[in-house]
This record gives sequence, C-alpha cells and structure tokens, in this order.
Amino acid sequence: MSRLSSLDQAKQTFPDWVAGKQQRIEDLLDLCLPNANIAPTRLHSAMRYSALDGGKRVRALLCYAAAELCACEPKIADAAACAVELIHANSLVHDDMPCMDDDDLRRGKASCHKQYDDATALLVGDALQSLAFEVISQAQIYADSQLNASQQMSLVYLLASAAGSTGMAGGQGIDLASAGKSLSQTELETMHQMKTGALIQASILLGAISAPKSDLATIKQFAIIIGLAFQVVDDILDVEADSLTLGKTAGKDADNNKPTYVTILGLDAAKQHARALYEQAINALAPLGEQAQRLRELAGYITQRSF
Ligand code: GRG
Repeated sequence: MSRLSSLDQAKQTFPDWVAGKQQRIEDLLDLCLPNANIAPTRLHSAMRYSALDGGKRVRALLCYAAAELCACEPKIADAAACAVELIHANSLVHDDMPCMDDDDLRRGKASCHKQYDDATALLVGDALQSLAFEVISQAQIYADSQLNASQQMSLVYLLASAAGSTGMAGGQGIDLASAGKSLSQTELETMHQMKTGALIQASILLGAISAPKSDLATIKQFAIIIGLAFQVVDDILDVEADSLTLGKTAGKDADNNKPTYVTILGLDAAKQHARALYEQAINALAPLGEQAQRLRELAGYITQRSF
C-alpha cells in the first residue's frame, strides 16, 4: 500500500490521486473483510462479493480529501474511509432487496440477493455494518490509523447517527413511503439529505476529525451541499445514462414511481440545480484555501460524473 506523505499527495494529478486512493481502499477492505475460507463461508464470501471490486469509492475519496485538508497523512483516515465504504455497501445490498428497491444489478454484476439469496443479503448488510464499527474501534489493528480514543468515539457517533433513523435508514423509510406520491422540493431535499447526504457528510467529517474547531462549520456547509449535489446528479443519471454505464438498472426511479429532482424540476432545471450546487460548494470552500484543493476537485468529479 502506498504511503505517500501529504506533500507528495498534493503534487499528484487528480486522476492519479483518485486511482491511488481507490486502490488503497480496495486493499484495506480486502484486509478488513473476513477471509471467504473462514466459516461461515457463504456469508463471508457474500460480504466480500458485495464490498470489494466495485464502485467509485466516492465516500472514501471524500474522507481522504478531508484528511488532506487537515494536512493529515492518509493513514489517519484509513479506518474511517473503510468504515464509510462498508456502511455504503451495507446500504446498497439492503436497498437492492425485493422488499426495498428490488434491483438485480449492482456495480455491473448480480446484486447480492440474486447472486446468493435474500437471507444471506440481509445478513451481509448487518455484518458489514458491524464490521464498520469494529474497524473504527480497532483502528490501529485494522488500518494502522493513529487516532486517540476520544477521536474514535467521535467517529463512532458521527457514523452511527448518519446511518440511523434520522439519517440514512430514516431517509430510506421516507423514500419507500413516497413511491407514487408527489413531494415538494423541500420534502424531497429533506429525504435526500437523510438517505444519501448524511453518509456523504459523515464521510467528510470523519476524514476531518483533526480539523480545528474554527473550520468545522465551513467543512460542514460544504458537506451538506455536496451531499445534495450527489443525489441530484444521481437522479439525472437515472434518466440519462444506460444500465451498462451505471452498473445498475437505469430508469429505476420512474419504474418505482419515485419523486426525483427530474420529476419535480424537469431535466434541464435539475441540471441547472446541479451546476448551482457545484458553485455553492466551491464558494463554501473559499475560506479553507489551497488545502481544500482535493475537495474542490471532488466537487467537480461528483457533479460532472457520467456514472
Ligand atoms: C445502512 C444503516 C443502513 C441502512 C440502510 C437501504 C437503506 C437503509 C438505505 C438506502 C440508501 C441508499 C442506497 C441511498 C442511495 C445512495 C446512492 C445514490 C447510491 C449510489 O452511490 P454511488 O454512485 O455507488 O456512490 P457506487 O457503486 O459507485 O459506490
């Protein structure tokens, strides 16, 4: 695993930085996830199937970029980056199940419940969630992350509250209940801030665990905006991109009769909204200066992505 200093990281081109961090998180997840030969082998195999070798790793990238903002070396953020990707994988596995969004395709392959079975998928989500908190609480063992106990407790709190009933799980509850209903833009925004935004915000705040208190409000403001921008673009891509490019079933929101930014604003206005959120995100970072460069680049990556 590469151990570049924060100075070396800052000199990398953005694509090289992204590729390096994607490889780093892949290696870390590989180390943290139980070996598929260890019993219960079917569950461990399904956990690895669902968490490894897939996804853009946006949440981990945000976590590393936030650590870089605080001039921290990546190893400080390793446990947190791993944990947010594990919770994310947990949410994708459960989201795809027949009792939720019922999708057969994820990250370009059969979703977990299709490849294995519903009961296994349920357990995979549960076990990935537990592993996320194990990794944070044993950060030194799993990821060589040099965090003190108080920082570890803060990470646990931030991640647990982002994933729970006032965050991701709650947002999913509202989302499921909103099928076939019309929501106002404010209601849609609240739902997405919980369902998608909360974990994205947490990814940034976990990475910024060493930030001075005086920077926290600025970082949080950026995190809120970029979390929302992520979902607006997700809604646009669901309409405009194909399943092969997305690695998941395109047009799913319409199939499930879900209110989205596209159904509420229209496609052009949704794109305009994404551009406006990008500008807001960049403006929010202004007080943080050059150290926020990776977060700026990630804001561009998130809002201009094609999958
Ligand atoms: C995990 C506590 C917990 C609860 C789960 C099922 C559920 C409750 C929530 C669903 C949350 C969800 C799937 C939100 C959608 C977020 C989203 C846009 C996912 C796609 O993220 P990408 O594009 O995916 O970053 P990759 O595959 O690139 O990682």
